[in-house]
Parts: sequence; structure tokens; C-alpha cells
Amino acid sequence: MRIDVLTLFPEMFEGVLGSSILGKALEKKLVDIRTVNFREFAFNKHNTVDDYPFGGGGGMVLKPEPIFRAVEHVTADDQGERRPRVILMCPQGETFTQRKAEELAREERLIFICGHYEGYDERIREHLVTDELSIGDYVLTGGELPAMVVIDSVVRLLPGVLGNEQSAVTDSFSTGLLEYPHYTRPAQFRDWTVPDVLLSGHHENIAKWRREQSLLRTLRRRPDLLEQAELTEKERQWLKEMAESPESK
Ligand code: 4FD
Repeated sequence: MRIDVLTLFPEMFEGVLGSSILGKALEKKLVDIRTVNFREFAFNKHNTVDDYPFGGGGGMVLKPEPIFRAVEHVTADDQGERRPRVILMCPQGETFTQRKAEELAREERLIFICGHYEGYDERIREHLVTDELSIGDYVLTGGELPAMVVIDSVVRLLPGVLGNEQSAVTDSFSTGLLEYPHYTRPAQFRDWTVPDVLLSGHHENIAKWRREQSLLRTLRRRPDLLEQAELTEKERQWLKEMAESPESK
């Protein structure tokens, strides 16, 4: 996969792209990520990339020319085939989810546009962008952090990026339930012990306990997820009983 990021602040990406699993993925050439400062494509006297809004009002608006030119620059050698996804990070976009990460991970090319202003000239949205994404209902100073969030979640899904061990974690997310509680040594820390079942060595009981904990945790924290989750009829019935009787399990 190749990812181009159009930003006025390429230095913001250095730490994130150079560290941990993303850094390893780049080193191993499992993904090629390039940042492009689109100010380099503002061919006017002061290299301005923004301007006052037509019709008045506060704030600045990102001009179309530098963004269009930067996208045309990074796609200049493209062979045609599939048109790359051009993703605009903005609070009014579609909410980003694991499902969307899985969809983007199947692409061979992604282009991110990160803005810092009140908005983008609407012609960028209409004639350049294929996807508008938001990482959640809050406003940040720029689209860079949201783009890094999306890139991280997509790249970790690419073949070879995670070991087998960790890729199982993704599978458990796709069941649509929250994770069960994890414990490691020591079996007793201060006054706090680990649930007996986890020390029993009884794999069937452990699997049953973990499934119940996942179900209960999802019921209490994210009941909205239960509608989409893959549950047996027995599990739905059990959850209904748990929801009705507050005796905690
Ligand atoms: N929730 C997000 C994305 C960008 C952003 C910006 C219009 C603000 C939050 C266009 C307004 C860009 C998000 C930059 N804040 N700030 O994903």
C-alpha cells in the first residue's frame, strides 16, 4: 500500500511514523507513506494556501488550487486502473470505524488531506475527495492527528504488520464485543487476586468465563454494540436475564 498525506505540518508525522509497529512496517517496506507539504503547490507570491470566505464571516478557507495540484502531483505516475481514495479529515465526515479501517486496508493507494482552517473550499469536496472521515464528535486544530489515527488502524491490518499472536486480537473485535479482562503475574498483587478460573488450567471453563465477561462488559458499557454482535439465542437470553437482575456477576 502507498499512502500520501497532504499537510502543512509534515513534521507532525515524524514521531508517529518512525516509532513502534508503524515504524517497523515502513522499515520492512510493507507500506510506503509519504508526506507532502501542499504549500509547495501554492504558486502565488506569499505561498498562501488559504483565503477569506466569499460572502464574509470569520475564519479562513483552504483554497482549491494547492490541494488539487498536490493530489495531481502524487498521482502523476499512476497507471490508471483503480482511482485512489482521496480522504478528507473533517468533523462533518462519516464516523470512522473498524469496519471502515478494514475497507481501506483493501485499497492499494490512499491519499489524506489534512486541513487547519474553518473549512475547505467546497469544490475540493465536490470534485476531488472520495471520502470524508471524522474520528469522532470533537474539533481539533487540524486534520493531522485524525489522519494518523486512521493510518495506524489501517496499516496494522496489512499482511505481515502484526504477528499472528496479535492479529487474533483484531478477530475478537470483529465479533463486535468488548474484550474480557486480562491478568498476568503475580497471581496476588497487594490484596488483589486473579480470578480462580484463570489459574485452574481448565480451558473450557476459561473460554466460558471470558465469553461471559465479554458479554457482560459489552452490556454494561456499550449496549448499542449488542444489536450487531454475533450471539447465540442462548447468549441473548442470558444477557436479557443479566440486564433485568442487577445482582452483579
Ligand atoms: N473529528 C476532526 C477532523 C479535523 C479537525 C478541521 C473543518 C476543522 C476534528 C475542516 C474544521 C478541518 C475529526 C480540522 N478536527 N480539525 O476527525
